[in-house]
Amino acid sequence: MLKLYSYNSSICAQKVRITLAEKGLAFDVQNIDLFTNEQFKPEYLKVNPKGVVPALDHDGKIVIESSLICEYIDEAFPQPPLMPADAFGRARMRLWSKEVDEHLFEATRELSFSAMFRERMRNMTEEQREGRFNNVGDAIKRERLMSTYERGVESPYVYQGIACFETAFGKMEKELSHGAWIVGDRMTLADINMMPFVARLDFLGLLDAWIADRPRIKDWWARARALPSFRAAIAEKTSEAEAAAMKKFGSPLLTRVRERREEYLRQPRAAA
Ligand SMILES: N[C@@H](CCC(=O)N[C@@H](CS)C(=O)NCC(=O)O)C(=O)O
Repeated sequence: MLKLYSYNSSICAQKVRITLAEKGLAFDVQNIDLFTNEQFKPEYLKVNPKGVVPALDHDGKIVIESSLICEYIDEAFPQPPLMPADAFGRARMRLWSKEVDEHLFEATRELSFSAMFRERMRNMTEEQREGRFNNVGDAIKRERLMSTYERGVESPYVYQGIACFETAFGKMEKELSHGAWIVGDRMTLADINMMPFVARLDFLGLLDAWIADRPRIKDWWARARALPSFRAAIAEKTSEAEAAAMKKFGSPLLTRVRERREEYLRQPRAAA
């Protein structure tokens, strides 16, 4: 039996839900409400001591970390394969998991936070807000969130996030010159890893800041969005009200995000 500890709008859980849908696997869902701090409850910390979603329970075996969960699912349920058949292809695919885990996850968290969650936190009482920050066990993560809460899109962490997406999209546009998908000619976990992040930027009305001048990514995005697995895992799980709220709070930031991207592009850089 498969059980996913999840939260609908969690980008990391969305990766896993696309993977499960591609495999055609049935699974139970336990919703962990990140806004009422269910992730920090002792019973959930026994499942995932990091206090984050997702976590997968497969017949009592718990797997955490979304990139590892996706690989686990592909190994445990091999059909259809979502990893390249050769070792070199798998190494290239894993570069994208690292890109997401090391850079784009935080970049997306900061961008989303500066647009939407910041607004939600503004509506909290001082006590609730303090409680929310104090619950963030990791001091660096707390500092990033507090900076984004206070300065929004002007936070240096948001600027860093804009730069991370610029770098990643630059690489992706190049990779897509070889075929329809990021690694090789089949869709792999590299594509699935990227989908929720691109979807979030699109929901926020910010995606154009990076892809307006990247035609291959635009085509990739049209293909990805049309997948039944994408629709089941993300599009159909996002209510009209949620989509409208993301657009409402995100799109006013587009001009400033574009300016900050331009600022980044003007910085002298070593040749790639
Ligand atoms: N590296 C982890 C990150 C998981 C993560 O931070 N999940 C977010 C939702 S996308 C979460 O649960 N946040 C709750 C919190 O930070 O309190 C993974 O890929 O599974």
